[in-house]
Amino acid sequence: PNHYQNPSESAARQIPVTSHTLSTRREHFEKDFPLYKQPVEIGCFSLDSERRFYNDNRQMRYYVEPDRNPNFDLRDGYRDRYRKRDDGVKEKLDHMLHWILANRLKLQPSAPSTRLLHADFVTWRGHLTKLLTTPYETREGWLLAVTRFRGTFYISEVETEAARREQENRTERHEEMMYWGYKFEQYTCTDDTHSLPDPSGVVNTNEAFCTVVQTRLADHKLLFSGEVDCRDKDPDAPPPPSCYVELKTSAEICTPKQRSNFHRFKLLKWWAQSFLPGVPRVVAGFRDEEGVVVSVETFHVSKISSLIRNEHNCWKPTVCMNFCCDFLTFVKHVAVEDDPDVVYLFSWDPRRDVTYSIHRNSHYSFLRHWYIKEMTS
Ligand code: 0WD
Ligand code: CA
Repeated sequence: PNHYQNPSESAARQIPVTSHTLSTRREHFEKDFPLYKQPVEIGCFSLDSERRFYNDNRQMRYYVEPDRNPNFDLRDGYRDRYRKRDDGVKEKLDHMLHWILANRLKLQPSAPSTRLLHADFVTWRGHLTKLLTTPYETREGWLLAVTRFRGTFYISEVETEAARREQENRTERHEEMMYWGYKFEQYTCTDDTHSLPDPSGVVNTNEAFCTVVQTRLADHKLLFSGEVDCRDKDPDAPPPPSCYVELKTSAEICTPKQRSNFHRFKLLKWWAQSFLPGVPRVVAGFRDEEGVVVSVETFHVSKISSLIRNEHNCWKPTVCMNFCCDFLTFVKHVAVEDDPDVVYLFSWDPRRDVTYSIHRNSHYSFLRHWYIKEMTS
C-alpha cells in the first residue's frame, strides 16, 4: 500500500485534549492510518552558491544512475574543493516566507477573508519528519516554536542545548563524514539532461533546490517545503513530486545486527522524509569505513514499510502519522492567540510527554517584519 488516500476514505477522527501535555507513547497511536492526501507541488525555489533566494528551479539537478558497484571516493575534494554553508546562520522560515510573498496570488482563496493563506500549517518538511519519528526517537529531543498569524500556524525549529553542544564538539571525522553525502550527490547528479556528472568540481552546500507542496493530514491543511536532491531526467517521467529522487549514503551492511539497525533506525528516517512530500524513490550509496561507495541500491518508498515487517518490535507508519496528526491538533488547541509576537514553544525530550511554554516579544519570535507588514496590508 502506498498509504496516500482520497478524502472520502477518511472517518471522523477526534482526539480528546484533556491536559496541557501530549503523550508520545507508541501504543496511543496504533490506530487506523489517518487520511494523508497525495502531496501536490505548488511551486519551488532555489538557493544559489551564496544562499540567495530565487523563485524558480535554476538549482534543479538530474539523476544519472550509477554503476551498481561504483567505487566512488567520497573523501575526494574535502580539503580543497568544499564550500560549506555557515550553519551558525539560523534561517528559520525565511526562505519559505519569501516564497509565500512571491506567490501570494496563488495562495489566496478567491473570497477575501481575514485568513490569508489556504493552509493551517506552514513549516519545513524536516520539522514534520522529526514529528513523524518522535514515538521511536530515543536520543534527540526537539523544540518547535509556533506562531499563529492570521489563522495560520507557522512552525519553526529552535536549536536545543544538546544539539548546540553536539554541533560545537563535532570531531574532524564527523565533519568529514557530513561532506560524504554531498559528494555522493556530485557523483550522481548533473545540471542538465544531456551531460554526465562532474566530480572534479567544487561541492558547495549553500546551493539547494526546494519543492513547495500542499497536502492534508486528516483535517490539517499543510503547506511545507523540502530540499530535493534531483529528478528523473526522462522528459516523460511523471510530474513532480513523483519524478524526484532522494539520495542517501549509509555504512555498508555486513552483519545481521547492522541490517536490523539499518531497518529499525535509518529506514524510518528515510521513509518519513520522503513519504511526506511524495518522493517515491531513495537511492542509497553504501560506503565502507574509508568513504568509498561499494554498492548502490534503490528503495521504493511505498515498499519500505513491508521491508521492515519481519523486524522484531519495528516502527509503524500509522504510529508516525497519527502522532503527527495529534500533535497538530494539540497545537491548534494550545496556540489560541493570533499574534506574530507570541511564540508557543513546544518541547520534547525522549521518554517524556510534549510540553509547552508561552513567550511574548521574546528572542523566539521568528516571523519577519517584512512578512507581517506585507501580509497585513
Ligand atoms: O535553520 C534551520 N534550523 C533549518 C533550515 C532546519 C531545516 C531546514 N532548513 C532549511 C534550509 O534552507 C535547507 O535548504 O531547509 C532546507 C532543507 O529543508 P528540509 O528539506 O526541510 O530539511 P531536511 O529534510 O531535514 O533535510 C533535507 C536536506 C538534507 O539532506 P539529507 O539527505 O542529509 O537528509 O537538506 C539539507 C541536507 O542536505 N539540510 C539542510 N540544509 C540547510 N540547512 C539543513 C539545514 N539546517 N538540514 C538539512
Ligand atoms: Ca539527500
